[in-house]
Amino acid sequence: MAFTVEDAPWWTRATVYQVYPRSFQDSDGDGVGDLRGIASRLDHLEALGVDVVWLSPIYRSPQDDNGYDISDYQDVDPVFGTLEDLDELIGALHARGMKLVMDLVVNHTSDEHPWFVESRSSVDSPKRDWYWWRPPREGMAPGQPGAEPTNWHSFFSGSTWELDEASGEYYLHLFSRKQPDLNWENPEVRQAVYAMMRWWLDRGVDGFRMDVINLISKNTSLPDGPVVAGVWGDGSAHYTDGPRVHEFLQEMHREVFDGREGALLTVGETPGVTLEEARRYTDPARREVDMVFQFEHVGLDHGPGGKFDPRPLRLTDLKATFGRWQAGLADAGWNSLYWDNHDQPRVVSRFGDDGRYRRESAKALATLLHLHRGTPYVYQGEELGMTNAHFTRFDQYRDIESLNHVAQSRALGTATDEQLLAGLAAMSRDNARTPVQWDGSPQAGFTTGTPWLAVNPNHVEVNAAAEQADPASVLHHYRRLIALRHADPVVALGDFTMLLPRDEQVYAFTRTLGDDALLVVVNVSGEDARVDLGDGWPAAADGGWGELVLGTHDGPGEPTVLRPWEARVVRRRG
Ligand code: ISL
Repeated sequence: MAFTVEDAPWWTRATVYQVYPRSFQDSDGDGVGDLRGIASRLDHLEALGVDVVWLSPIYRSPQDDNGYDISDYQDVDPVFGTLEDLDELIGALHARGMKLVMDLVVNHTSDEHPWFVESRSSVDSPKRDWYWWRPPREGMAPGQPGAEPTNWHSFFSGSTWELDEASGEYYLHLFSRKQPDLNWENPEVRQAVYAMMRWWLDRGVDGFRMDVINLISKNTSLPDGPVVAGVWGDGSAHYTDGPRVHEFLQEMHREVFDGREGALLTVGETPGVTLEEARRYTDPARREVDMVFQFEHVGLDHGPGGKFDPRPLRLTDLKATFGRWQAGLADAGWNSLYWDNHDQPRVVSRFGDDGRYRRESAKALATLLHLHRGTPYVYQGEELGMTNAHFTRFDQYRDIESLNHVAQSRALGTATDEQLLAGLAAMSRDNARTPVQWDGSPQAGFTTGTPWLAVNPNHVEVNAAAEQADPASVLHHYRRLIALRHADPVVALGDFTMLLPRDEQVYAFTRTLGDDALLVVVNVSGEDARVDLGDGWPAAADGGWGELVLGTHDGPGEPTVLRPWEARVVRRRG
């Protein structure tokens, strides 16, 4: 059943803001952002109007994957501060009417987590079965090339199996070798996770963003996958949306969320999820999670060589993807809407124009996304129109995925250094991780020390202080979009209809609720666009589309001609 204005959950009207703590605001001059830094920037978030802050991991961690490798789920890493700092931040957010959602990383732990240290200590350890330990392939010796229990390729290059010399067995890690996968088949593991989650909810957090939650259930017979990179195979069919994943999430809901779900937000990160599976995860009647992050639209520019071999986006592909997800989750389930996060390049550089039309294209893409049906997520700096890093040397990168990709490509001889640098410049996760640009001062107001990742030199023009002072800025446009969702039920709940599905320049759709209708038209190009919507939205007697609710450009412009990267939201009643 689709939500109605009367029974829709609060998060249908909400906008979530993602903070990547390492790069948000440093308070102590060590070059790494921290909790007190976040607390000092709440005016910015409140003025933006966001309802929820999602905090990327701040738990104790060796920081092999910037905190997505956790060694203590119930403490804060000293680089980010203390538990008291976190309590203060939660209190300060609540005082301003904002919620805090924590990142929940429970597909894997750090190899330095006491659970794994114990598990590794002996084949007879009571925690041996908390992780995926396997002997070498039948008839092969430990460490012999090809002796890994499966041929699976890790998300971060190389095998998903690491040999433990002491026992002669391998453990599974879908991500880095310092991120061993937990064995969710073991009920003790699940209960330990649920207890930890309850502890956080009791402490005042308002929900969880669940890291790679659709990878927690593996096919226990661990079959090989088709070969994709050198000797490595794609094992994803054997761990994506696996056999028991819905059972596990329903159990988690019963054990952790029952009775308190009304106030919470739960969102699953689900790489490779299909629409059919997403409906299962998010249908409220099934009591799993509120919404998931799907990955189709951020895969449309991946080329034949994968993510680091990008090709231009075709607008018609984007329409087909978003249109399908809008329709597929119209009567059950719910979409989350995002362009950017800490794993994706900056949208203005990726699908917009970060040169001449930076400001216009950032606003146009934001309008396009935020007017869809679903809960929008804004990643720090996106509201400023921050761009990719435009690094030109390997030594500027820090991200483990990028660095491992370079090492593997060089070893296999699959790309030249020039190609590798071009791939990283377009797609590296570090593009999203440069420090937030608060002002035009030397380190952009992020730190008084040396930032862990270089500040983008364009902070001299692109920064929060300058945009705050300019009503036509990207920042002010994001404020208007968020306010519109709060005020206008048709934005949150209206039916979605795609127009012009075969047009490569203009993205257009309608939203309707009762006798209220919005038209959204976006020129996704640097040239003028003359738009004829035909029967989809016939022009009115004055030749125009209706009353302008929100636009990206000053002045009315011509009635049905959009200027480069212009977006308009117009209303018609009755
Ligand atoms: O960014 C990616 C590489 O292209 C994705 O495959 C990403 O690794 C995947 O979406 C899972 O991401 C999440 O889990 C990872 C962590 O590195 C990411 O930062 C996190 O968002 C492992 O915990």
